[in-house]
Amino acid sequence: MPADESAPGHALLVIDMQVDFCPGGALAVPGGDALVRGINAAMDGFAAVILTQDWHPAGHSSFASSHPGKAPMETTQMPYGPQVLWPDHCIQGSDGAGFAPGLRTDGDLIIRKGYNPAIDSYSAFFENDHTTPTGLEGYLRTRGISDLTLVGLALDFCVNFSALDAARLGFGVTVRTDLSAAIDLQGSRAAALKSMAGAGVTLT
Ligand code: VGL
Ligand code: ZN
Repeated sequence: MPADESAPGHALLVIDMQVDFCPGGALAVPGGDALVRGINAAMDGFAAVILTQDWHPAGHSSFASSHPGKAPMETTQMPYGPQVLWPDHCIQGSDGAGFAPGLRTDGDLIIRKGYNPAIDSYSAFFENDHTTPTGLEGYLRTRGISDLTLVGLALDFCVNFSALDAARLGFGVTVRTDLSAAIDLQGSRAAALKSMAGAGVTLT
């Protein structure tokens, strides 16, 4: 049973609801903008609301433009493992890195990730080397938060990796699939749902 949403130990984690991930943006996720109303409404039900922002320096190593001869959506090998190469997106301070129009941003904490030029960071907890922490775990634990509900973008990348890390760290994790949308690269949506379910994440 997922923990009571309104309990003080349960936070809503709103992942990467940003202009560049919405239709018309640099890395548009189909249906991303349509989630804004439902996510805003969901915020009322939680004692704690935390938002994340993908926040890359120009020339970030996850951008295909930083790898001569590579095109967006191709994969390359990084010191920490395989990495999908993306179109330039969510550049620090750009309009595309801003929150989706109409999204409520009156949450308790905004945490940024992906600022290390050499490492991508899908998860809100760790960079893609799976060891460099963002600090979110410490914030949650010192606030006494033990349960998380995740919504936002993209279901198969940042939501997926954040949910898997949270479950591994021992948090109770629910993903609202109705308040999330996927990029779906070569079956990545189905693969993400399978790995989250296998890790004990509640999918609703
Ligand atoms: C994301 C690809 C690259 C995400 C971020 O928020 O899911 N995906 N950067
Ligand atoms: Zn990114």
